[in-house]
Amino acid sequence: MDVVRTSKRLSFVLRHRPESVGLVLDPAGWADVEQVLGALRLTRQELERVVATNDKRRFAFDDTGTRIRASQGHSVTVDLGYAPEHPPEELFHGTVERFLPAILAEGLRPGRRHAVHLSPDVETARVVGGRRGRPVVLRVDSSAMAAAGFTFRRSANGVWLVDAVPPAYLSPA
Ligand code: HQG
Repeated sequence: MDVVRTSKRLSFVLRHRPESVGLVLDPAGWADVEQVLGALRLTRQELERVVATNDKRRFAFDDTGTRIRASQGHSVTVDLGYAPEHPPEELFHGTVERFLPAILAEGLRPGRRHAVHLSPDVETARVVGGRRGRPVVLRVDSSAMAAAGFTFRRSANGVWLVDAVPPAYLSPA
């Protein structure tokens, strides 16, 4: 089994297109493990290896080990149930040069995902931006945003989520 390839397939079905393999997610994004094993033709041991070795800990089993979900990144409607949390002073967003004019005009928007994804440090943001070309990292004044009433949540794998970031809170990192 190719762990990276399987992880990508798992991301695709648990975040974006569960119906493509006949899966149904519950409102919190959980899928039945047995159904996932059948749909992706994996053994339990293989699935456990994919979850355990994933570089960004993208997937989580529930307490009983009978259900699995993606910890963030969905485009399908889910309520992950993360509680609002006070963010650190500053957070970071990695992007590329060509998006800057739009971002500086209208702020960060979630696009097809549920939330804007922010990184706790510059290095992580650089990797996120680097998926699309030479990375550009923006600093987000999360402290001022929290004071202004924006709600921040943190996913099980440490990604900070917020509905949007207006341009006034953005500066070069
Ligand atoms: C950009 C990966 C124009 C934004 C990563 C980004 C992350 C705008 C792209 C996670 C914009 C959206 C999320 C605006 C934002 N105008 N462009 N107003 N606002 N953008 O992939 O943050 O591997 O949906 O800068 O590591 O890149 O999937 O978001 O370039 O944690 O687990 O629009 O996805 O994790 O792209 O990445 P994405 P992202 P996984």
